[in-house]
Amino acid sequence: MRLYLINPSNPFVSIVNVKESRWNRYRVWKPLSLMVLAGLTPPEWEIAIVDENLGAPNYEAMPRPDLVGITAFTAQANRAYEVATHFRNLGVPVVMGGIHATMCLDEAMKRVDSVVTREAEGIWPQVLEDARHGSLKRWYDGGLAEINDVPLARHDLLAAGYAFGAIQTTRGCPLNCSFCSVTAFNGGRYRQRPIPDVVREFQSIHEKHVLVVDDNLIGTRAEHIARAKDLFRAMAQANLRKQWVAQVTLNFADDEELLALAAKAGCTGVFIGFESPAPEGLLELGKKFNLLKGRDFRASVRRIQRHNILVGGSFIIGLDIDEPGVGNRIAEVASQYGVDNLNVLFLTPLPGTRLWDQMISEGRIALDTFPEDWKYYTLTFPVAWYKHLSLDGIIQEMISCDQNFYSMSRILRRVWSNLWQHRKPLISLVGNLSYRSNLRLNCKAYADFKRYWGNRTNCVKES
Ligand code: B12
Ligand code: SF4
Repeated sequence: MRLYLINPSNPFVSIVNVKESRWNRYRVWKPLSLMVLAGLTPPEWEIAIVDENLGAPNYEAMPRPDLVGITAFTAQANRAYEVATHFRNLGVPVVMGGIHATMCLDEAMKRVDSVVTREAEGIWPQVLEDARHGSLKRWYDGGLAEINDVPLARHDLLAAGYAFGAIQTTRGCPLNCSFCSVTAFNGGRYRQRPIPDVVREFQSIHEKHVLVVDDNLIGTRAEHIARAKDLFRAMAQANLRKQWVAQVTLNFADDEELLALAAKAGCTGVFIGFESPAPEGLLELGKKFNLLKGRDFRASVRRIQRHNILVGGSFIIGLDIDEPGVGNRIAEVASQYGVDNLNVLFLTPLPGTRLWDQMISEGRIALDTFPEDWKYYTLTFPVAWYKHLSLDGIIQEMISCDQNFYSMSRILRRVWSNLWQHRKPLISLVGNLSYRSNLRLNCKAYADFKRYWGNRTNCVKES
């Protein structure tokens, strides 16, 4: 039995863009969901993982599979359905799973043979068994997995060509920010994989650099932090010789022992969601965790950096409180916090989030011809109506923000400070130049986007 597990491309985020900027090589990551699915698949299945982000595959030239499994974030849904149509026309059954199919079940069910909602661990063997007997059901719900059932991902199945390996050590997030799908999808309970499994899986990753995909590697409560420390101790003891980056909340900076252990275990960088320069913005997004009294963001960033760990900061533009000038404000605040990289995204209503419900009820979703429009739900295009910012206005804010933060003078200042403090100046330089070199590409993408928007009859609200 031959199984293809496919990660559909999105032209806006695929490695094809590496031709336009070679720095983009560092921005294409492995489809871990499919590697986990492969880990759940019994040996009688011959598995190939196809990542379209590495380049368009020639499906005609490939042997006919018995079953196709497709994953998709919302931004990939459009292409996922094209791939599904191709294989269904050949008579090959197609199963789709992942976040988009879960949040848009009816849409997906119309376009594939079978949909698996939520986490796959509890249900995938059953799906395969049914497929083998030609009796696939239209819908399976995996629920939330027992964390001990998460298998070791099949790191051996993907070709070389990625700059980073990938691993997951926890699932779920209790914070439930309005714009984020994680609590809705993975639940509010923070579930931690057994430490020996994580260490063993780390050892099976061939890349030297690894992305820990956890939404928050350290968690928010004392017992989470204690487990993170134990994990880091075990990783250091196993002498993994890996350098890894992860997403964390700001409380990472509050515990010197945690920082020291993370660095010892190979942590070279963390991404932190600051989200908004204004406390009212954090309230609007439901990210009260960042509002802790007496929190000094600059001092927190410094404490992390003192352990030779780079800090990437993420912000969102387009909140109801955001007015003209917000782009420069974010760039200034991020520079003041002292982050090494800045990633700013447009506020985007993703299906299944509280923000989606709110914007639907207020009639504020501008690009709403689905599934075609999903391809713009990359968080790098403004797809909604924003309270104080027009389409041109919000795009201009984004451009001003990037031009300000990634001006050559600011980059040199940051890299010089890293050099002075012996803090990975080369990585910092590459990261900054990667973003800078994309500024021109972004402007082109915005121009194309505005043309697309202009041709849309339902976008008449914009004058
Ligand atoms: C790592 C990551 C990335 C990596 C992508 C790596 C990759 N190619 O997979 C990078 C940094 C590139 C990235 C980019 C983006 N991401 Co991202 N990302 C994540 C993150 C943090 C972890 C994903 C992961 O690997 N999870 C581990 C695996 C094991 O879990 P899983 O994917 O859910 O898979 C399980 C189930 O879903 C299911 N399943 C999945 N696929 C399938 C398929 C079949 C057939 C079956 C049966 C089951 C099944 O089984 C798996 C095991 O239980 C998630 C948050 C999260 N917790 O999931 C956000 C997340 C998926 N990203 C998100 C977003 C919005 C994006 C971007 C659009 C925007 C951005 N700038 O971040 C881009 C778009 C990328 C694209 N390809 O189009 C949103 C998606 C929401 C949505 N509705 O689409 C999430 C949920 C975060 C959030 N804040 O809401 N991302
Ligand atoms: S943005 Fe981060 S902290 Fe907020 S719900 Fe999502 S994963 Fe949790």
